[in-house]
Amino acid sequence: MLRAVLWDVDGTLAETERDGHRVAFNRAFEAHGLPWRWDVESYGRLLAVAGGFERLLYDLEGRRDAPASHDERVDLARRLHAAKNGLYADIVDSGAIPLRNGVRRLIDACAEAGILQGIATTTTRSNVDALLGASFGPDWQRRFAAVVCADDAPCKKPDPQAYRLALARIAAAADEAIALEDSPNGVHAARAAGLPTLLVRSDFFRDAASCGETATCDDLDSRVTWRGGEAARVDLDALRRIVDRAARA
Ligand code: XBP
Ligand code: MG
Repeated sequence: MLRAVLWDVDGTLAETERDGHRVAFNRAFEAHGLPWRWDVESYGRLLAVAGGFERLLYDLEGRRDAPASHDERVDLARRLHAAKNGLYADIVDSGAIPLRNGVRRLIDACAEAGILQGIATTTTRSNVDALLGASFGPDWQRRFAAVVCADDAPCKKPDPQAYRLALARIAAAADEAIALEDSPNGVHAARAAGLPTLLVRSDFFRDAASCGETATCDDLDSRVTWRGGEAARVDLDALRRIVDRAARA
């Protein structure tokens, strides 16, 4: 029986990566007098590395014009990442990153039905604050029984740490919850925590191979399918049916 919904943030609640994090990284490079810029295609490839800091460090490792020593690269990545998060908040505050289709509807429906909700993300807490504050106002946290970010769960997806912690804080078992995810790393993390998973494909992962998700859709307002079932859009009834199906599998 469905008791809890766990939300991923980047790509699931909103398309934050292309026009949010990527642009903010490029502005941070510029502000530090660095010539580096990530175009959409190369950023899409870099998204295989979860975590903005880890993504940046990975990129620096391959650059001839990056600092030579590991410690210096880590130090530069830390400074650039902190600057990026500030610039990301500015972009989000300007209203440039709306929630994806159906997100507000489903969050409201869960709240009305008494379904517990949690956040399980590898992004930094300040980014979640910026995004959800811009969309729901300063008391956005009231909607969520648990908010687990990179600050709480430093092992990034596909590690299941964020999901395990969110389940523990909500006090729900994995088989009475469902994870909403947009990426293969996210689906792997949720699955490793034992959760049924709805893959809500995001722009950068539109064509990604299926990775063990229980159900899939293009967005929450469009058709959702799972083994032995489908629904015209993702609503509570569809989530309940997906979780019941996973329990019988
Ligand atoms: C997505 C991520 C994050 C963001 C950037 O997290 O991997 O790293 O790209 O945020 P999720 P940070 O899909 O789990 O929400 O720079 O704060 O890491
Ligand atoms: Mg995501």
